[in-house]
Amino acid sequence: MTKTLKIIEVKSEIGAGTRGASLGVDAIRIAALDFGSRFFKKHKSVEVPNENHLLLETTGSPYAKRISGILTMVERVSDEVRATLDRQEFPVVLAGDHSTAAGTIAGIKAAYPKSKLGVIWIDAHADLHSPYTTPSGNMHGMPLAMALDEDNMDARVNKLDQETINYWYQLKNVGKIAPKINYRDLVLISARDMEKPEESLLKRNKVKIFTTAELRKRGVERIVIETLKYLDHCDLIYVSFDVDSLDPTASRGTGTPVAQGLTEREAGNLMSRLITNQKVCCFEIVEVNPTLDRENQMAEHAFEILIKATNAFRNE
Ligand code: 6HN
Ligand code: MN
Ligand code: MN
Ligand code: MN
Repeated sequence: MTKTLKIIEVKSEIGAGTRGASLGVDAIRIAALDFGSRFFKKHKSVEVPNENHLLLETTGSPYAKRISGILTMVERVSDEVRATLDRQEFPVVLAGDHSTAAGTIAGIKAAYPKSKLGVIWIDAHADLHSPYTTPSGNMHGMPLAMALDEDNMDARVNKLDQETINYWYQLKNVGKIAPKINYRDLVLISARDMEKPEESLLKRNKVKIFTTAELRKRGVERIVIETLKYLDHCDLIYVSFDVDSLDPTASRGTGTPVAQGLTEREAGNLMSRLITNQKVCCFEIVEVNPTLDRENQMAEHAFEILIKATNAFRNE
């Protein structure tokens, strides 16, 4: 089956603590040019307007930085993803910081409110913090908590002001469906850098995690089969790929690199193999930051993974 892809560009970085992730989408486009690829000519794209001007302001809570802008971005991304799915096109989201993934999930749920949505989160992190538990206040560490309607009050360390509490409530309720996913609908791949409040959530809710070591030992194919089997009860699946899932040898150009990551080859095989599953309705690549990189390597890896994944559609 051939799918009509629609590239949704989200050049936002207000959820990250390090500057530069909003340039990631253009860095991926430059990688495509350098490879002589016609990918971006072949497929239609749309850019979601961003709120990066907020980086020059010092408003908001230290535990949920720029939360008003994050809410605006999540709503915009949700609307674009929903409209794309409504047109029967396949959204390929290329984004800066990972906070907007909450919008991607909201958009899929808006398009298919009755469907059970599974999420495959390929990331060094679990992105399960709430403003009550965050160690940094950077909201790219929170998109899964937004989708899960999770405050994690039991592990609370931060005291929030009323305005932040209101914004956080709105973020969890974008599209008026909360929670949008449950813990049983979630698989983490290569997660390896979590804080205590996240660890306790993962444990308490028995979240399925495949470590890098397990993937390497048993092979990508086995992990893919087990992931899809675990999500068998879901009607639709969304795959979110944070480039910090890759090993720092390949991921110098991202804000939060972590040792013991995937090789590009493992990641490419993983993505291309997952995406051939008919339930996969959207995929996303995030957190490329060319200002931290050398010779645009991170974007080149991301582009190669993108091409490998989208080519898999044709080889079905
Ligand atoms: N990411 N857990 C750390 C924090 O600050 O909340 C790191 C988050 C990284 C976010 O993967 O996009
Ligand atoms: Mn992430
Ligand atoms: Mn990450
Ligand atoms: Mn970290």
